[in-house]
Amino acid sequence: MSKKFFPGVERPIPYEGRESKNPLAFRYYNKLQRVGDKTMGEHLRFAVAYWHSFMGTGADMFGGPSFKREWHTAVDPMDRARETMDAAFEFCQKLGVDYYCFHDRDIAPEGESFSRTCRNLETMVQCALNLQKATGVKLLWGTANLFSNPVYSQGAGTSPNAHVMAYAAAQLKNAIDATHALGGENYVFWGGREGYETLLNTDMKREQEHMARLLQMAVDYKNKIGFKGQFLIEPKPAEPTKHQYDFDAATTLGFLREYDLLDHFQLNIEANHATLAGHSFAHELAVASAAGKLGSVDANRGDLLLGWDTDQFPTDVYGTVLAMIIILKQNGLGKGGLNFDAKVRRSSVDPSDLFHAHIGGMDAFAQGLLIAHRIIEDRVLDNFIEERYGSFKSGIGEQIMSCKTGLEDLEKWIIREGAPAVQSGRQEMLENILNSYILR
Ligand code: XUL
Ligand code: CO
Repeated sequence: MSKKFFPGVERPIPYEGRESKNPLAFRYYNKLQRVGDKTMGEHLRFAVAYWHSFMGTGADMFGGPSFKREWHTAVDPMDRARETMDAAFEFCQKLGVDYYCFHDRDIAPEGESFSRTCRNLETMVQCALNLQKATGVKLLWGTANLFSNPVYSQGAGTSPNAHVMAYAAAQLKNAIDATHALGGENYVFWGGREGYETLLNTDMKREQEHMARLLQMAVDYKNKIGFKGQFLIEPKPAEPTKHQYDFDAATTLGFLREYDLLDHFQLNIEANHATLAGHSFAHELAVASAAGKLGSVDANRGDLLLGWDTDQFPTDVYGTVLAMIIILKQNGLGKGGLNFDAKVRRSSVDPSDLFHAHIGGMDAFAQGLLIAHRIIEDRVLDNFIEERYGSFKSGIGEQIMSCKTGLEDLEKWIIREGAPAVQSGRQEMLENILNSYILR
């Protein structure tokens, strides 16, 4: 690492406690502090998303780049890629985050042919390997960008054109190779343009069969090369296509079950994708977790007043508490982690804004972790929920669930016992208890 891209920032960002007024310090995230049986760092496994934080330019639908990143100034695309990578590793080290995530096209530019593009990727994988060794920063997950190149305008795995599907498969192989070479702990499949715009030109059943075939080929290849990382699918309901096939957690689990792929995949749940699907972040986490399939998280937030994927940094502590309750109750994310798939706003033009954004997200999840841990320790919700379903532990409830009754038995029982009393769900009381933990 030669040039310094963040000369003004001390390394690493210190933990100074909640009274600190230093904007470049953590108030809650104290990496080595123990919470239950693990340290905060082990619980949270934060990752920096290469695409937003190092490839992002601030451009939107109404205007071009607004950030002037020093790592984007070199004329030669490969020099630019090297400098961008130096900046990314310098940033992770100074922030004190152990992981990063990338798309193949984030770390290496496309060349004039497919083979040239693959060589560019190999070169940049070598650079990443060296930087990983030098800094100790590791790869949480890699993925393939199967949506930016115009050949994918009608999908990659679900393109109507077999040539495009083959091109996607070839690119996918190289992205898995890159992730494997870098010791990536996971590999993510987000269905970039895997969906449709109009049924007038689409055979939906067929497209889903094609997608399943692509995923099956990926599973076969993973087994062949001995890649030990976990495969993850990231649901999203819309954007860029009108109907994305991996709409939400439940839809994705149904798809995996239908095509006999369930054993090979976990889910990567993204907060903003959950709200776009009309769910809460916690709902999507709970659906995935209940199926034993919550593998990793893209930690961000949307804006409920805007109908698109705003990918903002997560700062809502209420949301992080609810998320961390679900994560702690399934005993953590295993190989997965919390990846900041989030971008600073177009007007946050300074490199230091990247630090403020990540510090805020990390502190919000650290607070979420601390509060969720206390709520679970005190069993406040658990005791209530257990009691709420208590009637199934014995008597008629136990008989129903152990298949000892049919409809006729229950008719007889009801004629004898009469109508049930209505019990309160105590929602307001529980909301007050939750606030009493958050607002301490
Ligand atoms: C898009 C999105 C992606 C995936 C990786 O909405 O979330 O960045 O996380 O391809
Ligand atoms: Co994402």
